[in-house]
Amino acid sequence: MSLIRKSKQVIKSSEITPESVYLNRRSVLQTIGTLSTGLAINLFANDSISANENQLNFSPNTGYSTTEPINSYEDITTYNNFYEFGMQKSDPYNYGSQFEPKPWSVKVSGEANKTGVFDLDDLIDINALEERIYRLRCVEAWSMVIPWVGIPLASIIKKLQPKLNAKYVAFETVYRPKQMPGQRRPALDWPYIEGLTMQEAMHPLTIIAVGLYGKELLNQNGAPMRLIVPWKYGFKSIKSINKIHFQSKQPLTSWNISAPNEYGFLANVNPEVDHPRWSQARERRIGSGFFGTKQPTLMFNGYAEDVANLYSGISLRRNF
Ligand SMILES: Nc1nc2c(c(=O)[nH]1)N[C@H]1C(S)=C(S)[C@@H](COP(=O)(O)O)O[C@H]1N2
Ligand SMILES: [Mo]
Repeated sequence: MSLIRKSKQVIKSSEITPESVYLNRRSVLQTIGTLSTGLAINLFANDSISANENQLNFSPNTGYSTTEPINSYEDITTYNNFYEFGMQKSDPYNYGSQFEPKPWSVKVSGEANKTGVFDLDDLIDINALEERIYRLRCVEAWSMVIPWVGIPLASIIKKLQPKLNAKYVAFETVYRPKQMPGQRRPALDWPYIEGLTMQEAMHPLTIIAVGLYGKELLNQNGAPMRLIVPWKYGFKSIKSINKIHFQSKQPLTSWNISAPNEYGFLANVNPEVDHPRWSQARERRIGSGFFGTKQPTLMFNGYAEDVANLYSGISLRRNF
């Protein structure tokens, strides 16, 4: 599994890859994962698609991936929630291009031994990237299946050596109203903030994504680094993070500040607890063809086996 990432050759996928082509490429990758690195290089040297610098080396993590059909690159990069660029689903695609995600640094503060300002590369080992195909379930009752490229958040947190009283991790999105037109309007209390319990942050399903479809994240998806917590509603997965803070108290979160009766801190996907204004029992899979077709939403977005134990003894109705 760790063979491919050592290769200097990049893994290629065209700009807008049809799912079938992408999945074929994936099965090739899984096969060569068991062969030698040298062979992998040769295979890709023969690939007709030329290398782009925004393509990433990664190893597929099949153990943590769903086998459901993945959404198209076009769906994933044109239908977004990123209020910093506007409130319409097409706004992040249309108005995200002024944002400059390079170079990037992250300020780490609070209850940890290693604090200060870190370059992206200091926090994220680019040679350890994994691909994980996760469902993303938005609180607005739509969903997508996305092949993320990233690393476990736990690997970053371990580097930062949180102290024993660090019970929570708080995250902040960059504040750049000149590059983010949505931040020039009071849609939310900027900057966007989110948080997790330390247990949730250290959970092996929780990742920091730097790419998708094998390529670096585009601005609309939260370049250059964003959180992914697949068993929670999408709004927990904060984008373009430039601050991480370890603390003993539960962090404030943007959507909870904005509408506390609608969006809680935990925000676990739960088909049995409706949003005050709509049902959470079903979801519309983006790109599923016939408009309005809905499928049942799964408890913890289908990750119950892995995460239900984090919440034993807690009322998920009261702690929504
Ligand atoms: N900073 C920031 N992060 C954010 C948001 C946002 O508006 N601002 N929207 C959230 C919501 S509601 C969802 S559903 C996901 C959408 O991620 P995607 O556009 O990459 O699919 O991002 C989350 N992260
Ligand atoms: Mo969302």
